[in-house]
Amino acid sequence: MGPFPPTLLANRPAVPLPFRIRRNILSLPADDPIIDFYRQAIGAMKAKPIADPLSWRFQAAIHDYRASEDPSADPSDVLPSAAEQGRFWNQCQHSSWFFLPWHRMYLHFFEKIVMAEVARLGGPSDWALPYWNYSASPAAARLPAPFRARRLRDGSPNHLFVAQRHRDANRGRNFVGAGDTDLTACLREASFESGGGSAGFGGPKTVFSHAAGITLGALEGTPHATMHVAVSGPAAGGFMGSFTRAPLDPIFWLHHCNLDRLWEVWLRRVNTHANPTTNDWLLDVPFTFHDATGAIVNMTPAEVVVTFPTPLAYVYDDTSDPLGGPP
Ligand SMILES: [Cu+2]
Repeated sequence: MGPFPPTLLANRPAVPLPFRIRRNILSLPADDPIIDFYRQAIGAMKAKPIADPLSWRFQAAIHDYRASEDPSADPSDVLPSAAEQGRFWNQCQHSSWFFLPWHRMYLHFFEKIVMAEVARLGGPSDWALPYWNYSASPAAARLPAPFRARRLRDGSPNHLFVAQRHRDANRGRNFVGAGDTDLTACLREASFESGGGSAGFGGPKTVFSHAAGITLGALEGTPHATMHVAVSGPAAGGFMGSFTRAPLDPIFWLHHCNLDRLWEVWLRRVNTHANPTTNDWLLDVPFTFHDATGAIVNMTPAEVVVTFPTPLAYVYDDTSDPLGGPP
C-alpha cells in the first residue's frame, strides 16, 4: 500500500471517500464534529440495554465481563444468555500474538457501530475513530481536553468523561512518566513474534489467549500496559486498569487506535518488519463479532493484515517513523 496524496489527508473531503481516515485527536479543535459526535454516539449507546450487542455495555463486555467489576451492574439487568455470553464476551486477546489482530477487529466493529449512530444523529459521513498519540511530546501525554470536563457548557453530562481516572489526568496535568510513552523499544523489535530472548513487537505465539499472562509483546508492554496503568491511576477502581472496565472509558478506544496505528508504523519503518505468515496466526483462530446492523461476523487475522482497501478500509493520517528511520 503506497502513501496517500497529502492533500487528501489534510482536507476534509466533500464527498465520502471509499475509506475512512483516522485522525490525531490533538490535531482537531475541541468542538470538531468528530469529537462531538463521538460523545453523542456514546450517549446513545449508553441508553441501550446490556443485552443489545450495539450497546455501550455489551461492547465493553466483548473485551471482558465480570459482574463484580461492572460499575453499572444492577439487579434489574437482563444479561444475554450464557451461550451468547460464552460466544461473544470475554474475548480480548492478551499476552499473545493475537493481541494486535484481535484488537484491530474489535476497534473496526466498534467504529462501524459508532459510525452508524453518528449517521443517525445527523453527524459527518467521514466520521472515524481518532487516535491519541501520547508519545509525541510531554504535552501530548496529557489527557486530551474534551475528555476532562464532567459537564458540557449547557450543564449536560460529558459522555467522554469518567471520574475513575488518575486525578491529574482529569485536571489536565502531566501524569505519565517519560518511560510510559517511550516507543524506542517496541519499534526496534526485529520480529513480530517473541523468541530468541526478545519480546517481539506483536507477542508470543499462543492459541486463543484471554488471560493476563506474564509474557507480553513489546508494544503490549510499552506503551500499551504502561498507559492503561497511568490513566487508571493509583486509586482503586480506575477504569483503564481492569479488563472489564477499561472499554467503559472512552479514551480506551483512542489508546487502542494509536496502538493499531503503531502496528502500521512498525511495519513501514524497516522493510524486513513483517507479520507472521503461518496459518496458526492467519487462519486457525477465527474471532466473532457483531457488525453495525447487529449481524454476526467471523474474522481471521488474515483479513486484517492490511487496513486498506477492504474489508477494513481505513488509513491513518500519519504513519511516519518517530525514530526517524531504520536504526
Ligand atoms: Cu488495552
